[in-house]
Amino acid sequence: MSPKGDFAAVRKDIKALLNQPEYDDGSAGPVLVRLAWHSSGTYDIRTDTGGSNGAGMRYEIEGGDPANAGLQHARVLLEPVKAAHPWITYADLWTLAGKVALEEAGGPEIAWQGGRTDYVDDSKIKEIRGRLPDAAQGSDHLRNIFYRMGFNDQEIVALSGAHTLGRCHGDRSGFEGKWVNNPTRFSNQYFKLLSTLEWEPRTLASGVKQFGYTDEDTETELMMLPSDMALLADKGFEPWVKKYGADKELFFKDFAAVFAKLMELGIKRNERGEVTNLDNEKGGYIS
Ligand code: ZEM
Repeated sequence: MSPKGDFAAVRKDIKALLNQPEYDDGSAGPVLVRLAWHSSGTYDIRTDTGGSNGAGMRYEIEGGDPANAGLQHARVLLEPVKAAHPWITYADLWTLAGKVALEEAGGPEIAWQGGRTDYVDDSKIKEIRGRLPDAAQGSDHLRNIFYRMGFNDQEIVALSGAHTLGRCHGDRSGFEGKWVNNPTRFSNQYFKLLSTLEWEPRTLASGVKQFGYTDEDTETELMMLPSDMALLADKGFEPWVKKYGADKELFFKDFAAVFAKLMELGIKRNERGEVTNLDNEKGGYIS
């Protein structure tokens, strides 16, 4: 067992489990990034509720949101890390895992601070379902969801670049396939492909509608969600798609900033960096 606060030791153990030859494209990284994002992306700036603090996804009320389907794989994967470092909260572990996964995939260094706490029960989690984006929808929906978290148009596009990593699973979201050819390597490839390929509407056997492109060179079928295509069709979003496709450095810089902001949504800290909106005595989260 590592001493309390030894995040470097936790990081090391997270790194060690990223390589999963039998899982998806050989890495657990993408699903860990998605766990970090969904744990944080419930934040509502008006009511100051939701966000990564509390780790509410352990409870059915949040974990059972259909948007979170499949994330139990990520949570189960992290259990041995939690067991080896019992002092770390789930809220810190899930966000730290996302940061480590992004960095190990070749992404930019992401600022991260610990100190989150976990809910002791689900009594403080209310009306949390339905806060995450719906991939079948367009730009009005994306703005409603991400403005609610406190993000602007540029930040929405930068965050969407995470779809360079991983894939869609029919049994989780209903959508199928990967966005880029190398989905375990972080890059600005998502933006390049989104803006340069001829995406065609595809209807899956299940009736789910997405967009597809058959890459003749690699004989690979790539995909885009309707919500990804919405970025191209929108005057506020499209310039950022182009900029990030043309400038990897700019994308990495902006992505690092916005992902760090995402992980911190709803978290209040004092000048020493300690989280102040929690009650250590009760182990509960005070909003
Ligand atoms: Zn995603 N995302 N996402 N996303 N996402 C999926 C997969 C992944 C949307 C969405 O509906 C979906 C962000 C934003 C948005 C990742 C990271 C981030 C999937 C496929 C869907 C349907 C799930 C499945 O079937 O397994 C929508 C509508 C978004 C609005 C813009 C943001 C922001 C992210 C992080 C910063 C990642 C890494 C994956 C791949 C997961 C995996 O298991 O491979």
